[in-house]
Amino acid sequence: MRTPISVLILLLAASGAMGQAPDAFLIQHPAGRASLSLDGPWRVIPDPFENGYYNHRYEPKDDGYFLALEHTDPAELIEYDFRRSQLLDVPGDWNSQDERFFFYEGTMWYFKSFEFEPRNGRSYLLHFGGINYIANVWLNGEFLGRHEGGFTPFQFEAGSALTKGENVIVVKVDNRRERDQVPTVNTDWWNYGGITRSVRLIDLPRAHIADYRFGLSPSGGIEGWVRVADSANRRPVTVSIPALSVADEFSVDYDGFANFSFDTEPQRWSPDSPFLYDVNIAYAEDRVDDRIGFRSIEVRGEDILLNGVPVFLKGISLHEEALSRPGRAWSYEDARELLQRALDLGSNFVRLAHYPHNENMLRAADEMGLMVWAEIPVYWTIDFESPAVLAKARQQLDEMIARDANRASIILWSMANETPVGAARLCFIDELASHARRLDPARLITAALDTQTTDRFKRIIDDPLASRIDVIGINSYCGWYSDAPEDCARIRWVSDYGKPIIMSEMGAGALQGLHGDPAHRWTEEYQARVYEHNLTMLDNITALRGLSPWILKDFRSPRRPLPGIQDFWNRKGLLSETGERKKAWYVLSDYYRAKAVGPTATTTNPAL
Ligand code: GCB
Repeated sequence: MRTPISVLILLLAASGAMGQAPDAFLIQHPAGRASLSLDGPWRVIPDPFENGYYNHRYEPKDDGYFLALEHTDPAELIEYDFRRSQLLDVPGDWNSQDERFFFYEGTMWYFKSFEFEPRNGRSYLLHFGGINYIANVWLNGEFLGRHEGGFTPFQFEAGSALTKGENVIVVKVDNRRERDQVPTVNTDWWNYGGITRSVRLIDLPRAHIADYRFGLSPSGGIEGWVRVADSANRRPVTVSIPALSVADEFSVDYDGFANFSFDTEPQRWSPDSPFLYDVNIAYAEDRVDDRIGFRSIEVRGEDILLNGVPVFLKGISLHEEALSRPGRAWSYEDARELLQRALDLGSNFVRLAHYPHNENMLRAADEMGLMVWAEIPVYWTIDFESPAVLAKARQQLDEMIARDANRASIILWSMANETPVGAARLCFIDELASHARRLDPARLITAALDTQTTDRFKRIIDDPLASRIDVIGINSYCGWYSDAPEDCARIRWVSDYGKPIIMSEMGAGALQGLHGDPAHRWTEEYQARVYEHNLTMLDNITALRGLSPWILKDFRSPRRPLPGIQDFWNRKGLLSETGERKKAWYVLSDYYRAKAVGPTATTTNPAL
């Protein structure tokens, strides 16, 4: 077995205001590297009893499906044949590609063969954008490694297992839910299984740029670090930003890091002006080009300051589900389509719930000028007592930050959603927050809380976690899970934390096209009424600095079986699953158009 390089490398170097390098040794900007795409049709074998892995004594086999044997001798007994098995698209979840797999949770074997000619002196990384939930990977029968966590990338050194001619990859994907996972067994979203994001064989010079981080320096210039792999010759790294006319060479230390800084004044990224700079990094024979924006984000009292100016976050939550077809979103086009709807609503902010979305979403948000709340699936009843579960959550956080820390759009890292108050939970989330702060001191930490003391028309935010985070998210379904809609407007929120608050969820269900009495559940009128009264309630929360109602579009959920209404869709979307607007869409978009943002000043404030 190879070293699972995504998890083993420990902190190598610290880099001041830019934060430490993540534990995950992930290649930065995989789509920007020379690579062979392994997207497209893959052969699959569903294996609910894991017969391809265990024998009848439930011991691992040494001749499991991962050998991908060919049928050459008719006398031989082989009870599977990848080469004649069904095809599924990668990227893609299996649930939405074949109705037999709609509810399937278990093992699916994936197989792909490809022609290749490895060259001497090169480094080959087999890179997966995301597989839900556990992946075991073999290349030409050799075990490359295992990865756990459904929404973050991982990679393996593939060089010595590659051969000239036909190569075969086999991946055992398992999306069974277990108590010791992150997320755990109980969620309100579909447990889409499969290789849901792109697969690439990345082809790099042996001495190459592995990772880098760019950001604003405390004085408003640009600083960061570059991490190189195979730094034995310790040549310098060149960093240039042509539009700012800055370029320089920086020396690499013994750990493979080059710290850099430029005394310059970049134009700030903001929703009004989502300006991205072309940046180029070169090391020996390797070169990477990226597009990066620069902005500051901080909290002052109850305000959130974007580039030094108070901002109000007009947001919407979304799951990673495509608009134009069923199933998981993964492509750049999917991302643009979803985020365009957020812009159409009048948003400047999105909450990408409840797990790290694919990288295209963040790159599209950078380009389209949407501020982002990004989160890990520490959701509901995680096993907070377990150090192993904490390690899994921390790994996902680490991989998310490793992948996305260069995206100007992300202003908030969220640690958890609606987790129950308790000592173990506080320690668990505290540890995650400290890790995030170590890696990325320049962003804000949040969590969505649902703990309030209730006193008829008073809601007191009362959760020790609130004192550990920078921005308090509150989820509250007034008018849906509690109270009559009209009563919401009478509710007063109390917070003694002196911090900004985001209403990170609120909403109600409606079947698009179902009209009727506003007192009747599931009508568009009921949902619109809930929004109207909640928005009045929000106007009375003095520390409110944003909202991300639940949710942009209807999404698949196994918890929602009501026939004729839900049919396994959570109906709280402002849009139907196909993108048709409901009445509540207009209530929120009118509110957003009338609401002052504050940060429009980012482009006009002479101080910037
Ligand atoms: C919540 C959860 C979200 C659910 C939503 C609902 O509080 O955070 O994941 O989907 O409520 O629809 O009940």
